[in-house]
Amino acid sequence: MAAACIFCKIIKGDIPSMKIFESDKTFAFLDISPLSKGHALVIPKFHGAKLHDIPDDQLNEILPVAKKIALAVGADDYNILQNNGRIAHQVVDHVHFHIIPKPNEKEGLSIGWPAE
Ligand code: IU
Repeated sequence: MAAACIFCKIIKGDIPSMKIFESDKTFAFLDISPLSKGHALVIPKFHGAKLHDIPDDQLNEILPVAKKIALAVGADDYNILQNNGRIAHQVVDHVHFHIIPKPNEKEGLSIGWPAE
């Protein structure tokens, strides 16, 4: 846990979130500013800014949980996205995996990557 980290505060419950899943090492919640309906974030409870800062054993639930969320929201088409560093569009310095459903291609939803 990092005292100043907003996602650590969400994990602790000091900041409210729309929680989807929690285990001893993994937490998932709805993104506060969704790019599409059901946009969720899955995070390790272990605090680290970038993927390579997180021990392997703290990451092994992430993709199974992401898969469950995608199935639960009925997203047949979706992006799993994980940004590391400012140049790679990371804003929050606690590792997080986006699950971004693409319910309807015609809506033109875009995450702005990798088009740039
Ligand atoms: P990024 O990969 O670091 O660029 O994404 C950060 C995401 O965290 C972004 O989609 C925000 O909407 C989201 N988020 C949130 O869900 N709750 C918060 O309190 C904050 C950011 I700050």
